[in-house]
Amino acid sequence: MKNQELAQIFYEIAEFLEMEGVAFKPYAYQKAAITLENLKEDVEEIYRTGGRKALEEIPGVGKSIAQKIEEYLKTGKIKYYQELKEKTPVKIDELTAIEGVGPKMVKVLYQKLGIKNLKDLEKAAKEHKIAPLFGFGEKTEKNILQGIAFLKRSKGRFLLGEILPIVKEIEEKLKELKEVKRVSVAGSVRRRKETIGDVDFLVTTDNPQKVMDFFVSLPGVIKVWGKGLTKSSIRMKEGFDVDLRVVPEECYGSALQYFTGSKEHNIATRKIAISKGLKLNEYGVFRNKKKIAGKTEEEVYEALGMAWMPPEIREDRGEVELSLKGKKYLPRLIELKDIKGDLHCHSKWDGGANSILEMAQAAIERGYQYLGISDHTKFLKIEHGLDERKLSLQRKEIEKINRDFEKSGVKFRILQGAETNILNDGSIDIKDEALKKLDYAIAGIHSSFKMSKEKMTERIIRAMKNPYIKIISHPTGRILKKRDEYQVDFEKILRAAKEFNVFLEINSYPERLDLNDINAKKAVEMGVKLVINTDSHHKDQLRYIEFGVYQARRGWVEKENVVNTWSLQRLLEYLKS
Ligand code: DGT
Ligand code: CA
Ligand code: CA
Repeated sequence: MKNQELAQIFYEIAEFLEMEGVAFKPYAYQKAAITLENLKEDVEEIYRTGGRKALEEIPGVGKSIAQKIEEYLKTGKIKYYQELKEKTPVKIDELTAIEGVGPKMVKVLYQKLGIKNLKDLEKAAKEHKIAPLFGFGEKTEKNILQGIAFLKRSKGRFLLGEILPIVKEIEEKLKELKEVKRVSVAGSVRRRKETIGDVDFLVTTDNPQKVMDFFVSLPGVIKVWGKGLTKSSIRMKEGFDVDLRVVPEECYGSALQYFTGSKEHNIATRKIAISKGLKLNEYGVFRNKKKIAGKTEEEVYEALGMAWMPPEIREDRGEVELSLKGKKYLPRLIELKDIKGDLHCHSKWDGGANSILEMAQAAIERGYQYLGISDHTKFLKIEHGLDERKLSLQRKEIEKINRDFEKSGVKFRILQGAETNILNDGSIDIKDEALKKLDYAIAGIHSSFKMSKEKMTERIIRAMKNPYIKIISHPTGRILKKRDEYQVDFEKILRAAKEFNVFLEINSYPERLDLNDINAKKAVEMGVKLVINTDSHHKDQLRYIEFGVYQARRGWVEKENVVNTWSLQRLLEYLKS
């Protein structure tokens, strides 16, 4: 599928255009990129069956972008993109991957210092050539070096959100092969960890030769690290590696258990085996030399006196002990189907891609009962933040749509929220009188991330004390591969959330997934209510909810802990109380 390649190119075009200071156009390319990234249908297939006209019918794809998609599908190139790259020959995606480095900065760095890539940038920063540049200074230079260091630390790991769609495609292809009997992904992907080192697949087959031949010649393979009858390893063009192991049918369960991990969970389960006079490895469970289990994962755990548990919690964080006591002691993890609405979405009002109505329709298609529109507020000028007056105009639009829904018998309700900003002193950038008129308000930190732990904790707690603030969005502020969490006393935040009845968000955006698994688990243990939101800026991003739910499951979160599994009525009553 060429969808992701095209999305990547359009993201880059948007950045090049932003660098040039072009108005509106970057936004159009970004929108097309998001659409392609989320599109279920294969863009090549759309083109094959409907030509350029069908491409133009993809939402967010206009005439000029459709033309470029066609050009790429026909020639493998886009001239316009090549020209932009020739004009400013910089690795724009590599440079803007650093926190705080935007397209405009890239342009200055190229013009003044000839910086083209990460290596050039690091060298210039270390030689203190950046600080003297107009508009840069010591602090920016230091931030750039920190950003590079952070990127290096997370290098070699990929976001689950980037990898999972490709993994599912590979799995489908393997399933279609008639020589393949069973296939499952294992490792960190099966555990739905937020970042992935490499992908591990297991299959059973009577014809390993055929399966391996097929595997190493999958579309998108750029390197074959090794090819054998029991294990092969490939690199995909997106940069990550995939291992495929062929295992005997009678060992499938124990192999799956072993290669799902985590390593820590495996070590703990092996200890249990030893304590019972058994041996556990990827070939099965053995008493003396006799194999007593191995065909299914369930029987492997059963032989150890343990209840089977979902892969997401296999991290040796207490699950082993509980599963020894019995199934009913294990958490009953939340599922995707439990989600009844999304309380953090953006609309055109603050520069999001879709109108409120379009967002609502997408939510209805997902089977939701409600959708909270929570646009940015005025402190965030670049995000077209709404002021009190605009919030009240927006309220009118929302009320009208809700009335129309009611008239036509659509059981669905749009709620009005707002993602307000927590200012440095913990106050909110919207007056209480205006907050009061909303269905609920969210508060988040979007500026001054580098405060002392004490100050930052106080800042957030003060915001939580505001009676209209019901949700803290992305509570730790971390961005995977880009930015560490800010310094906070998380225990104190949890206590305050409980005291003031504020929901902490699990933000489903693949690079946020904030709260993370460990913090979500602490929140549940403290009895703090959570909300799983997508923070969608485009209607297609509502599907990210899947990733928020995985993160919640990794944090032992149950349905009851999450307020957007509640019915509309129950939620509204709770918000009012
Ligand atoms: P990743 O790839 O870094 O995201 O994480 P995993 O968990 O997929 O790790 P990987 O690919 O190195 O190995 C897959 C599984 O195989 C792992 O989750 C557990 C098992 N495994 C690997 N190495 C060891 C080991 O040294 N001891 C034990 N007990 N299990 C291991
Ligand atoms: Ca792995
Ligand atoms: Ca591996």
